[in-house]
Amino acid sequence: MSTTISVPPQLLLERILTLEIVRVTERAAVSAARLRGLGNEKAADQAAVDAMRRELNRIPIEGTVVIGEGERDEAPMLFIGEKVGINAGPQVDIAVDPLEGTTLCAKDMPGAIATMAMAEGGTLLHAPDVYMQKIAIGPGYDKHLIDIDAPPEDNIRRLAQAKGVPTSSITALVLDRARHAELISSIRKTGASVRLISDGDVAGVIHTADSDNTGVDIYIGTGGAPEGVLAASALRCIGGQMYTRLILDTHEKRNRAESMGISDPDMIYSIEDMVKGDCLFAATGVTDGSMLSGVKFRKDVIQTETVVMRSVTGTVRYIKADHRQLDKFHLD
Ligand code: VTB
Repeated sequence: MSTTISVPPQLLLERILTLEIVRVTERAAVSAARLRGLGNEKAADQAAVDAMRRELNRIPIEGTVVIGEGERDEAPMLFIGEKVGINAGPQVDIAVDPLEGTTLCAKDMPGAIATMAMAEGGTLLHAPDVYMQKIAIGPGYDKHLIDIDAPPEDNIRRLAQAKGVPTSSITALVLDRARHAELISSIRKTGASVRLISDGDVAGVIHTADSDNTGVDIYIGTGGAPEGVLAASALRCIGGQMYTRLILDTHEKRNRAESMGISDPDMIYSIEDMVKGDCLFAATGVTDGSMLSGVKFRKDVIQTETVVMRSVTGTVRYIKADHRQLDKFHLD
């Protein structure tokens, strides 16, 4: 006797899509990894974009890119507003960063990833490609423990107190940029340690959600807004707190934001403001990093490592894949 398992079609599809998006980031990562260390950021990015777009267009979705490679006039592919998928299936918003850390890839340095998020249609923040102020901590703390407008010292102290440790036990992750000089010195004044990264703040923010293993308790600083929405999608799946604000410091940027539906240029966004609905997040390592191993080109297989997360259940899967049809990876 056969049993029928009844799973709502939407849910079933979403479970299938979890694996579909893994394929998308895997392909982008492999294409970029072929150009690791060649010093050509543009070529590596383009390879990742091409592969990601190709794979996205094979998925049973009606997708709209809301975080992409740029506005329609400046990006020929995966531009904001581009429709992706086979035009059948659920309507979804797509955020992509086909090669997060182009410089890391071009210099074959740790931490380059291919990443994307998918959310229910109309639920992802349409952020222009501007800077974004960000602060993030992992799960398990009182809501609003951190405050994006408070001095960094206060945030470090509050976090240390909540963890029941001295401030000297706290590690903050910060992008190594001249604009962060004051921020870094304020954090260090508390005795906390600052871990600097040259690029890659999507992974940087995600590190806060697993502080026992990563040693990172808090992420603070200004990075790209698209990367902010991608990181928020991941935290929506695994928990944590993140507050952000777009830096709209010119008329042109404010107008651009307005045309994307942002009426309050000073708004502070929480994770739920940036990702209003259920979402999926995936990232595949391009170069070796602290979150993911990079692509390995062996004689007969190409190996990838991907993390994929689902907000509905909070499940996080690490998928190590051996790809054997090497010709496919070359040709399509
Ligand atoms: C960050 C980082 C990215 O851009 O968002 C950063 O995560 C912000 O821009 O990997 P600046 O480089 O101008 O500071 C990247 O470094 C590259 O997209």
